[in-house]
Amino acid sequence: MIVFEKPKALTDAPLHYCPGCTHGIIHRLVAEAIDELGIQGRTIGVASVGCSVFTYNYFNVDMVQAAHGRAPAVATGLKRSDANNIVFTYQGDGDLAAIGTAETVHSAARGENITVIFVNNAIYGMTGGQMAPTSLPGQITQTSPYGRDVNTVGYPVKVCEMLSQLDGALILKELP
Ligand SMILES: Cc1ncc(C[n+]2csc(CCOP(=O)(O)OP(=O)(O)O)c2C)c(N)n1
Repeated sequence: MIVFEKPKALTDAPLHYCPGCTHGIIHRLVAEAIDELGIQGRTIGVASVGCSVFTYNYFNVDMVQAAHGRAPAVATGLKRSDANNIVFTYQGDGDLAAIGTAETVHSAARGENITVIFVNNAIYGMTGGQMAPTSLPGQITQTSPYGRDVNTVGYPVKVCEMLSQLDGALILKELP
C-alpha cells in the first residue's frame, strides 16, 4: 500500500532552492490540491519573478512566465480567454506587494476568478534579502541592518487585510 508519494502535479525536476527554503513545501501543497481536485488537465500556472521564477519547471501543468509583478494581469487574460481554465499565480511578496501592487489590487477589485498563491517571506530573497514592503517593524534585512525603522520607511503593507476591504474581492462568483 502506498502511503506517501510525489503529487502528479509535480514534475521530476530537482528543485534549485536553498536548504531550509519553504518554496518546495508550498509547491507540494499546491500540487496536492491540484491532484485532489482532479484539475491537472485544465490548470494553468503563472510563474512570477523571484526565487520561485523556475516554478514553470516544477509544476506538471501548463505554465506561463509573467514579467515581474504582472502575474495577475497575465492570469486575468488566461482565465477570461477560456472560463474552463483554472488559473493560479505563484508570487513572492516583492513581486506581489511591491512592483506588482497595482496588478494585485486591481485584479482583486475586479473580482477575477483566479487563485493567487502569495508566498510572503518578508524579504526580497532572490536578490539577496533586502527589505520588502512586508518586512516587519524592527526586522533586520540587508537594507535595514539596524532593523526596519517605521519612522523613515513606514509600516508593512498588510496585503490580505487590505484586499479584504475590496467589494470585488468579496463577491462570490459562480465557478465554471
Ligand atoms: C523589472 C525588475 N525589477 C527588479 C528586478 C530584480 N528582482 C528580481 S527578484 C526581485 C524580488 C523578489 O522578491 P520576492 O517576490 O519577495 O520573492 P523571493 O525571491 O523572496 O521568493 C527583484 C526586485 C527584476 N528582476 N525585474
